[in-house]
Amino acid sequence: MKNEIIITAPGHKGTLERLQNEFSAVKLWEAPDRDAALKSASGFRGLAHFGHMRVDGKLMDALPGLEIISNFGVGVDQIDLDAAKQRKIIVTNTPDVLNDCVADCAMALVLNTLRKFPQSEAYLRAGQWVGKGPYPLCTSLGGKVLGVLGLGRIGEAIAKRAQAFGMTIRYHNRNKKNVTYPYDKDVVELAKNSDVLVIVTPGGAETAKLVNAKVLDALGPDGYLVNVARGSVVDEPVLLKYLQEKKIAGAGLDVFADEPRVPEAFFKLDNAVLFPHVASATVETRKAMGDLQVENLHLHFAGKPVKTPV
Ligand code: NAP
Ligand code: 8YV
Repeated sequence: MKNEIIITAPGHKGTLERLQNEFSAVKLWEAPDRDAALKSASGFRGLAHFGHMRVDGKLMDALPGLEIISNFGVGVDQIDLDAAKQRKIIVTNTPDVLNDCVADCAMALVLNTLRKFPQSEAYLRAGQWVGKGPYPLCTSLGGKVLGVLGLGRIGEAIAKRAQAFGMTIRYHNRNKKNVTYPYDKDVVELAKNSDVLVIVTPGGAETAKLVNAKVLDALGPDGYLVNVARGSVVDEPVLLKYLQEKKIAGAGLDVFADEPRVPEAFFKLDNAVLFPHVASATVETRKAMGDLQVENLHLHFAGKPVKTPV
């Protein structure tokens, strides 16, 4: 008999197919009556989670048999980890397999934000090259300081890439690491010392609005912000105002506070490059994430330790 799981939301196609083939699955988002679906799954031991929906204590209580929440993605800010711990529910995520892709995306944002490649291409496509002449000069990466806020698995992959572009690295974490990069004691100090500040911390309550007006003031009118972490880490209305008033030079953003809704005022900015949360969005990486999500469920049901507990 197949092990029973509940799937919270639609997600990566290949992974959904695997989950439905390899387990007996209830798809919560398709249930005409959500409460009845949860009741029918009350004895289920596994839950596979995709996306932004909150997995809170209330949902966990509706599934009293729950032993494991297997998340698709490394960020688990949408899961109430304290509630899971209280109920002795294991939470797993999909770290490491996406480091390279997310770091590539961060570098694309650094490149595009400083060099304005999307804006210069739009200039050409709009036929302005002929009439207005060459596109205005922008800023080089080489010789600039890249400050990494959150030098973890992905942050280290970004630092490695940025060095190959001739940038120098500094960082801030809560804990100093055994690395050769200079450490800044707080985020304001890091912003002050950086030309480009890249955010790669987890989201959630502890980092909410960590990048605020004080940090952006420290970054200054020649500084750039790149965010591949979570929109919640930035005070978004303040960032918008700083971009509109050119109090920072520019921003490259893969993540937003209320995805997929992005305040329209961002669309009008010439000094921002905006991606729709695509950092891990390649065929290879999304498959690897899904395989890990599925593997954690199988390991748990086989009575073995999961591969990537949070
Ligand atoms: P990780 O290895 O755990 O690294 C996170 C780093 O942030 C750690 O070095 C941690 O160091 C630091 N940190 C945590 N809280 C902090 C705080 N309050 N102030 C300063 N530094 C703090 O995680 P990862 O695998 O690199 O992933 C990082 C995040 O990227 C994920 O949680 C996710 O939200 C985001 N992400 C986004 C995408 C995307 O598609 N855009 C894809 C993957 C991941 P200390 O513990 O010493 O502070
Ligand atoms: C995904 C992510 O876009 O891993 C994360 O934390 O943000 C991304 O890899 C997301 O998890 C898929 O919805």
